Amino acid sequence: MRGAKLLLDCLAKEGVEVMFGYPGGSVLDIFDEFKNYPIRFILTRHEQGAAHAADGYARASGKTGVCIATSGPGGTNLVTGIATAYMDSIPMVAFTGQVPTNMIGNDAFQEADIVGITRPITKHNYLVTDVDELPRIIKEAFFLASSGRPGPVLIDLPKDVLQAETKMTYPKKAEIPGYNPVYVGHPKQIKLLAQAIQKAHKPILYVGGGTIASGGAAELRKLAAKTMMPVTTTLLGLGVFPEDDPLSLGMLGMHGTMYANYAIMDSDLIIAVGARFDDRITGKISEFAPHAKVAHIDIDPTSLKKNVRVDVPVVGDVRLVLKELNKIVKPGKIGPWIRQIKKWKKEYPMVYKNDEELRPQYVIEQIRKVTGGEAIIATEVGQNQMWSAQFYSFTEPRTFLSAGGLGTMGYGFPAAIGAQVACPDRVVFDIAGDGSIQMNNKELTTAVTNKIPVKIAILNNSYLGMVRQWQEMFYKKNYAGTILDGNPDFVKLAEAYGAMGIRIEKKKDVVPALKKALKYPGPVMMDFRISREENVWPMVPSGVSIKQMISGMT
Ligand SMILES: Cc1ncc(C[n+]2csc(CCOP(=O)(O)OP(=O)(O)O)c2C)c(N)n1
Repeated sequence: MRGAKLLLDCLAKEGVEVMFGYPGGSVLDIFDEFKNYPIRFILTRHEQGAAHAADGYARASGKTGVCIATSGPGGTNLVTGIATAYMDSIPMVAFTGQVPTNMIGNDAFQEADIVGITRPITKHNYLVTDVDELPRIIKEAFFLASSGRPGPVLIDLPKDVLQAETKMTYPKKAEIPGYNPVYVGHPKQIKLLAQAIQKAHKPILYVGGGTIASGGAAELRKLAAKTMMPVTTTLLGLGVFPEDDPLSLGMLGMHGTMYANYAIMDSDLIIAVGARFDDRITGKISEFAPHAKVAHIDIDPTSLKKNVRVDVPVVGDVRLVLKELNKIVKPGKIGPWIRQIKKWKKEYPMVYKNDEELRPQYVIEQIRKVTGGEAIIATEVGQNQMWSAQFYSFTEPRTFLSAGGLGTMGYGFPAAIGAQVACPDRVVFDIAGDGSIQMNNKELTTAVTNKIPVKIAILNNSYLGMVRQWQEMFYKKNYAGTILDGNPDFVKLAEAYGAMGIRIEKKKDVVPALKKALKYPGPVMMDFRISREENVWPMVPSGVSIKQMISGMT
C-alpha cells in the first residue's frame, strides 16, 4: 500500500470522522485517496481556520481533532492554531506535507522546518523518514494527543514517504517507553486531602479545564454536594459546575466575580482541580491566598508547584482521584464560611447598567434565554470573551470554547465551525468582537458551502475594546491603534458570502433578531451595535494583588 493510502487507512481505523484542512503539492497524494475513505474533509479558507476548527471539534466532543496542511506556508499557517491547542491542553493531530526527504535542508520550494518550529508548541512531533514507520507513528500520535495531559501532536510527511510502498499495517497499541501517565492517585495523598478538607474552616474548590478533559464533572458535583464546599472555576473550567447552583462562585481571576476572588483570598484550603494557577488567576503571586493550604490534583506532575507551593499534591486523573476522594471524604465545619460567602454574593453581585442602551451583557443574557441555555458558545478574545464568561451562566461542560492560554483573536469562529460539525444538533454561537471576527471571517465560505449553521454575534464597539479599556485605565485614554473606524458593513459582508446578515441597533430588536437567526437554517452574522465604551468589570489590574480588584460599579 502507498504511504498516502495507508495514512487514511490508519485514520479510518482510529475512528477519525472528519479532517479540516487545505491542500498543496506535497500532500496531494493524501487528497487523491480521500474518495476511498469515509472521512469527511472540510476545506477551510486558511490553515489557521483548519487548526482552530479541529480544536473546536475536540473541545465540543472530547475526541481528537485532526487537521492537515501542505508544506512551508501551509504548515506555518497552522502554527497559531497548534499553539492555542497546546496552551489549553486540547487533543489534536496535525499533519503537514514536507518536501521529499532528499531535498530537506536544501531550501527547497515551500520547505519550512515545521518540526523545529512547532517543537515548543506541541506535546510531541515527528518527521517521518521511512514509510514503514508511518503506522506506528500515527498510533503513537493519537495516543499521545489524547492521553495524560492532552495536547497537539504534529506529523510531518515528506512527499516521497507518502508515495512509497509498504506492507506495514496499523498496530493495535502504542508503546512509548518512558511515557506512562499516572491515572490513579496515590491513596495516601487522597487520604491526606480528605483529612485536610475535614479540618478546613474555609475551603474552596478551584476548578479548571483539566476537570472537563478528564470527564470529571459528575464527580466534582458529587464532591461539592457532599462537602458543601464552594466552587469557583477558571475560564476554561466554565460549565464544569452549574453556575446556577448556590455553591457556585462563578469565575475567579482578573475578570472574575468579586465574591470568588474574596473567597479564594480568604480561604484556608484551596483545592485546585485540573487547574494550573495561571497569572490571570493568581494576580501578584507573592500575595496570593496568604492563609491557605494548597492541595492540587493534576495529571501532569510538572504542573504541580510550578507557580505556587503545594501542601497536598495528588498526581492523577481528576475523575479517578475525585471518585476515590468521594468514597472517604467527610464534610468539615464550614457553616460560618458558607454564610460569609452568601453575604459576599449579596453584597457584590454581578451587575451591569441595564438601561435603554444596547449593552453587550444584555445581548449575552438574551442569547442564553432564547437558546434555553442549551447552546455551545465559542468566543473570540477580548471584552466579548469576558462578558460571555461573566453573563451567560454556563451549566454543562464542553459548552464554552475559548482560547484561554494563548488568547487568540480569530479563534472563535472557526472553533464554532468545528463544534457544529461535532454536534450537528446543537445551536452553536460565536460571540465575537468586531476586531477578532475580521481575523478569520473568510471562514464564512466554509460555513456556507458545508451547511454549517453557526450563528455569529458580533458585539460591535468599533474598537479593539479590551485594549482600549487598558488604554483608558492605564494610558490616559490614548487610543492609539485601537479605533476600528474602517470596519466593513458586516451585513453586506455576510450577504457577500451567501450568509444572512442582521444589524441590531436597539435593545428591543435583540430578541427578535436572535429568534430570526435561530430560525434561519444557515450561518448568520449579527452586528450588534453596542454601547461603545463599555468596560469589563470587575478587574484586577495585571501584576497586582487580587485584593486591589476594581469593582467598577458605582
Ligand atoms: C491574534 C491577537 N492579536 C492581538 C491580541 C491582543 N488583543 C487582546 S484583546 C484585543 C482586542 C479585541 O478586540 P475585539 O475583537 O474588537 O473585541 P472586544 O475586546 O472589543 O470585545 C487585542 C488586540 C490578541 N489577543 N490576539
